[in-house]
Amino acid sequence: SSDLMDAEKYLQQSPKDIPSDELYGIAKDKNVFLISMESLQGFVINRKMFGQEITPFLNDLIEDSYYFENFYHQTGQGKTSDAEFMMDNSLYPLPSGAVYFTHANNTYTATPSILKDQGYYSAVFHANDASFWNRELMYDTLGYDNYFAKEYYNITPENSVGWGLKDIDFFKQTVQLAKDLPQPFYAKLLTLTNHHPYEYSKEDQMIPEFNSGDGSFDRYFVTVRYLDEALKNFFDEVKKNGLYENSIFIMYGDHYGISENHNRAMGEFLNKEEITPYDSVQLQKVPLIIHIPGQEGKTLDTISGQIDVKPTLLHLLGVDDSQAGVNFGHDLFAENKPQLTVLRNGSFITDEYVFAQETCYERETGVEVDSANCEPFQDKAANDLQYSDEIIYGDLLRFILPENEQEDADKAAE
Ligand code: GP9
Ligand code: MN
Repeated sequence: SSDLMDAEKYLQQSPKDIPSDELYGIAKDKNVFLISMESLQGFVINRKMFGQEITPFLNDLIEDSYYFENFYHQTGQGKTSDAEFMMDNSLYPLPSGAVYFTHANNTYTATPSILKDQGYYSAVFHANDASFWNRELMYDTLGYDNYFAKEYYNITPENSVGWGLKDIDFFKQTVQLAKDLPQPFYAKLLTLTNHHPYEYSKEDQMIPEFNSGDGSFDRYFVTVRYLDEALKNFFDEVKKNGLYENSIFIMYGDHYGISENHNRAMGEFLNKEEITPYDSVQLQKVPLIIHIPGQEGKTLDTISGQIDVKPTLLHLLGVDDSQAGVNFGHDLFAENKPQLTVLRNGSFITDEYVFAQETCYERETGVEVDSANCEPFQDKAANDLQYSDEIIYGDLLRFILPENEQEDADKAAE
């Protein structure tokens, strides 16, 4: 437990979030839809290919949402599951392996269990095998009340492609299941069609393939466009079924879809001669869209990452920090959000610099600069990862006391 105290002391060194007066508690008691947009990278947003928008629905939705344009995925080998892990725990995933497999029996202070104390019901919807990524076990650990996996869905050869049930059908069936949940609920939805190797059915093609000759790269745009359409259908279904007004929507890209193995094609697409380590870091941006019905849209350039979603959500729901467990991220709407985001491989981004492969770049231009500019952030970046890893390896959150006992302990210490 003294290791936990070290980690907590470390976290207390960074200033406490000062939540936005305007937004704290704005979504109190509303349903939450958290949507994982499979392999969706930021570079397709508001971009055209052959004169056509790649994500027309999202481009519109962003106009009426909080959109974080400098939001990075921070996943490692656990891919989708690592992103899920960060969303719910505000801890980093592990440097190797998937924490969903290796530490599924730990104690966590995860969003579903925190929200249970606020009267929420929580569920995950994903039309895949329940055991994939060890989810069945991990969801139990994290405090989810139910996991609607494959067996809850009507899956046929006609409504499937690639990895399984097509997203449009997934969303349609999911809304039918979600509308019967106890409310308020916290519902996580995991999409699947826009998954490598980006297979699609001809009848679902709404945009041409790109023409680099790199097959999966070229197909990516077709399945991204399909995911965009599926999201449009989802909002239609949610509205039709009376779930729109009393819900908020948090949508995030889970991780990159195009790896560095496709740099040649990526260079062609972006009209760049070379994809530098700086570019590779910038390509790890994924969309984060927070849609709150009735709120006007705003695009924010805060340097941010998946680790920040849990504290952001809890503040929107009016859950105060004493009930939020241990978090490495920060409320994205806080006035004093630190401008540093650390990727799992140790690269980091500040408002001024990008650090990648031992090189310091100016963030705005991608020009290499003296490494002394990045040095002040290097320890903090490394320590963040290390303390988070130690919490997971040592299962340290089992030493967290329930709130009432904590108060007694604090009094005793005074
Ligand atoms: C499978 C889905 C995709 O259930 O989460 O997994 P990924 O390969 O992206 O981690
Ligand atoms: Mn994924």
